[in-house]
Amino acid sequence: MSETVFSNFDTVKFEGPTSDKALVYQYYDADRVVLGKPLKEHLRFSVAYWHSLVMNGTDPFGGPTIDRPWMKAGDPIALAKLKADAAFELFRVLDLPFYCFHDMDMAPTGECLAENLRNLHTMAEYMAEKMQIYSTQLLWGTANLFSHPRFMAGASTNPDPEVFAWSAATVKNCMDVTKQLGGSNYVLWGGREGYETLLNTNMHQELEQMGRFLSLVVEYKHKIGFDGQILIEPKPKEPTSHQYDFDTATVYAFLKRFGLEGEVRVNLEANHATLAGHSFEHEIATAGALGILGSLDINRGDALLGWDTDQFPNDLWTMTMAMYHMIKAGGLGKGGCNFDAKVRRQSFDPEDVIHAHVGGADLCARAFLTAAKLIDEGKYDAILIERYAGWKTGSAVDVLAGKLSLEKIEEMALENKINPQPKSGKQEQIENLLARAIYSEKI
Ligand code: XUL
Ligand code: CO
Repeated sequence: MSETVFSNFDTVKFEGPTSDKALVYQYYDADRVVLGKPLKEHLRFSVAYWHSLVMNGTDPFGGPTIDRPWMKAGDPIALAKLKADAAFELFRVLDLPFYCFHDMDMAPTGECLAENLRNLHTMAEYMAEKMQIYSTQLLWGTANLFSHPRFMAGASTNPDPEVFAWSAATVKNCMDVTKQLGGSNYVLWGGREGYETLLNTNMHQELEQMGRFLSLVVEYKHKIGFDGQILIEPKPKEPTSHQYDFDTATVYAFLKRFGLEGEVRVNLEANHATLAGHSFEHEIATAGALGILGSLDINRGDALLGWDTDQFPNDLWTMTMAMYHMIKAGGLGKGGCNFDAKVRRQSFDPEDVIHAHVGGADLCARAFLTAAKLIDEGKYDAILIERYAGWKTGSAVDVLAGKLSLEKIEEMALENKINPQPKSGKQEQIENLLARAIYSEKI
């Protein structure tokens, strides 16, 4: 193994909130038991290969600013191995349990489909060797079906069936590799599954293609005995002007349409939620209510820019609400919290990416601990229980159980001379209660 840009950093340790060292965890105490299991098992943090090892600071107005030794000219497989060496050293430094990749992040692009797949399997073997030496596991794998020009009009939704076939072959192999590496999930983010203009788009045709593709993926998952989850990652737009997997509610309707709601869940990303005009917790609560919460991509946008900036999270209130709804939805199960976040263009020192993850993990851990404490103490939940208490008694129970018709409800309403009175929604009281918990010194 070669010396890497991360080799000289010590592994980041938990030292608690009183430590004044920068590269230590103050709140992410991986083994601390909360709500019946260690923090690391609730949060299942993951490092994103694409942002931390591939992204090189390029933006629409300028070229690379981050020096990536594996992006120089040379033998593509040797360079990909150099990148993997650095990746696993970064995982060691951060001491977070998982990583995620796209095929293209870890394996070089070939001249044709066959070479692409060969490279993927060669690199999967190398990743498997690394995983024998290091303790990092695979949270999920995915295929990049959006960067190459062949995908400019979509992957499974492309008007050209050959692009569908290329995508199908790629996803099949990516699923094989994800299974081989013990991945807990397989993710589909349809970056170009949508349209730039409806003027040249047959939406019905494209949705049928996308439904067929997903059905094939689910069928293949069962065929190979992959016991991970299949996840769709909603995003409303960017790079398309409209993406079909707009948000959780839209994805659910699509899953219902193709009878896949019991097979596929969602991987929710904070910055995608805000692009859709939602909060992150709205998306988590929606997935919880529909029973399809799978995993989380942790990041944040910039309200002043309004696009998918994929920054590391830093807002404790927002993250606490996200964690609260995640716990209420039953937790993440096989999912995890993947840092789909990148350092800024000027942050080109290897140390910057370490600071970024330390801050992100600490913020999420603190938010989780606060949310767990809120639930444990029960004051907040009591307000909600009291608000809906009427539905637990008398004829309201029969209404929800579908035992009463519209006419019967009318008859009873008249007979009982009902006269409902407005009740306070207690918003400010709740906000104060949450503020005290979130900004409390004691966690
Ligand atoms: C793009 C995005 C992707 C997916 C995986 O906005 O979030 O990185 O998470 O393809
Ligand atoms: Co993402």
